[in-house]
Amino acid sequence: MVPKGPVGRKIAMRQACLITLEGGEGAGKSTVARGLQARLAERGVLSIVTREPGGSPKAEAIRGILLSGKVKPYGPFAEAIMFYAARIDHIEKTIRPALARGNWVISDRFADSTRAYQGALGKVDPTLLGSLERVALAGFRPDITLILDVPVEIGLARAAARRGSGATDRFESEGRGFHARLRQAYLEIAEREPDRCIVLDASLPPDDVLEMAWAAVEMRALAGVSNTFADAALQ
Ligand code: Z5A
Repeated sequence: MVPKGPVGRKIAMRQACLITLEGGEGAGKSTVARGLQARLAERGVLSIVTREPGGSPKAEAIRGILLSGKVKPYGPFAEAIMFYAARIDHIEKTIRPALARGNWVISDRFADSTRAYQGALGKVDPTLLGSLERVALAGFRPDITLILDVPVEIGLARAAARRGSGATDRFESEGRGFHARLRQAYLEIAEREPDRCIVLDASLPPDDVLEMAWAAVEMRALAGVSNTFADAALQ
């Protein structure tokens, strides 16, 4: 059955999609994830919001270890392996089952984070990291990746305001230069894969960012049903 949208338009959704949100510290990924889930729900589409590292009980346990900084002394490749150990469990226990049920999945971070943090920033050999990605993901990839791009100062200020007097984690404690290079790394990922990645100006107010994110999801994820939209507009 075709669900009806809030304004009574018939909305046809294609099969369940994996949407990933990427970007630096305080870019607003979690905020957009919740907003997209609400927009999908308004259209009768069930979705789950999940995150990396984490998203399944075993992956959440690994998250605790990674963010504590205990793996840092072993170097960025060891960290990448740990992020992938968590990701494999997250995919198998959470993402694939949700997609199989027909639920959309919105993940706050995914493999691009490893490319950016451990690859571009940690300087893990791209060939090595590419091999790890190919073996672990075996072709599994997000349908859409929204890269929330925000100037470093804004992102760090948001994160600091939210943190208050709480302690920084392993990655939050990196300096300004780290976060500037990270921003550049994400823009380069988007440039290399324009069919999957969409860069959004995340320095705008939350409602505007969500509007752009939703427009991107409609445009990309619903591309296959554009005729249905055209038909609906005429009804
Ligand atoms: N990591 C890695 O190295 N390798 C990997 O493979 C993976 C991850 C998967 C996970 O951190 C860390 O792991 C991450 C990378 C590394 N390190 N860092 N840094 P995390 O999950 O704890 O944190 P995060 O992913 O960086 O997210 P975040 O800091 O929680 O930020 P966010 O989700 O992007 O933002 P938010 O929570 O939606 O918003 C932050 C605040 O800003 C909050 O008070 C909002 O109300 C506010 N906000 C949000 N949007 C706006 C707008 N548009 N305007 C104004 N204020 C806003």
